[in-house]
Amino acid sequence: MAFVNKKFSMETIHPSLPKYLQNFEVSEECNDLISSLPKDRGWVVPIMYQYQGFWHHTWQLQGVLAFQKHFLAQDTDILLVTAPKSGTTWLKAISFAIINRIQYPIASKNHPLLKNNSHVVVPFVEQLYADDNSNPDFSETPPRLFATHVPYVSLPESIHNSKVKIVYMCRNPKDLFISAFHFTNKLRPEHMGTNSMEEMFDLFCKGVFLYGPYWDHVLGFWNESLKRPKEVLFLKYEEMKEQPTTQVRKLAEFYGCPFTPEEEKEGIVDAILGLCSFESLSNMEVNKKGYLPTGEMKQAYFRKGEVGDWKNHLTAEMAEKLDMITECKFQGSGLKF
Ligand code: PAP
Repeated sequence: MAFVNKKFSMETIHPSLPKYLQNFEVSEECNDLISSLPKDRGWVVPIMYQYQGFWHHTWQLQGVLAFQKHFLAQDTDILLVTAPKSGTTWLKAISFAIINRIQYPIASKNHPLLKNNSHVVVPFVEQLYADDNSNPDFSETPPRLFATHVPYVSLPESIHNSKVKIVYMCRNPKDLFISAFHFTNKLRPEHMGTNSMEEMFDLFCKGVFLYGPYWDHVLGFWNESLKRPKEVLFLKYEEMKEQPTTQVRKLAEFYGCPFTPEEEKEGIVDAILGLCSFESLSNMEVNKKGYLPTGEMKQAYFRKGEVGDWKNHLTAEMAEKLDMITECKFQGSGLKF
């Protein structure tokens, strides 16, 4: 069975602030470190810090440090990685459904995805560390299924040195930026006011984004997928939208559990895609109301789920600027949108 953290099986039902906006005790190590780190303004919290080239707010950084220090990878682990707003909720649901389909048949009325948000079923491992004083309980039967937004360079050594299977999903930066802009404004408490698009656009372009710079995040995993294709699978949100059946089969093969001819005949691929579609997940009672254990409202993870929504929000100049940065950053890498 895949990994489900016990602590996360109890969902928060009362409105609360995201964990990183609450008062929490900062570890001594984190406190000492941030005093020496470059800082800039955050998207939800007032300040973010740049650690190993990437931007984090304090709660997140505390989780990254503990993750780096304590996590012991197993070769059978599966790690889903994304830059925020790249389709994480979708990838988590699809992967969980594929890997656990024997224990939890897709059509089962008791399927965990009908009762829990994807982020509860497949938690972000650095959030477990941030929340659990560096000692979460990982004693689950393999394969353990985790997710993270942590950039490649900052992953724990034990992951770099193992055969952990990594699936990275990236998304076009224009749609990702729009998604992040709306999401973070929803998370900001009223007294903090909303961010303006222009201000966030400038921050995003200079790389100041949660777990950003976006381009460096993507390139870290892209380059690794070229070096180690058996261990790192690189996917695009747009391709998942365009050819979902091909991508789901690819995932099942990569996880070492390809669909049998019988399963194919019974329509398993369409069943998984149906269960995990935007329409299905966003209309489930469990996702329509309430808050994640980390304090974010679940509804905020479902907005439009489309490709190309940036056209409704970005000016021509903004789009051109993002295209230019992307072209420049990805030049020579072989990666294109
Ligand atoms: P995270 O990285 O913060 O966990 P993530 O799930 O990547 O969040 O971002 C949510 C985006 O995925 C939203 O995109 P939008 O703002 O452009 O609409 C959300 O609508 C989209 N999304 C969520 N679930 C699905 C799904 N099942 N299929 C396709 N897109 C989805």
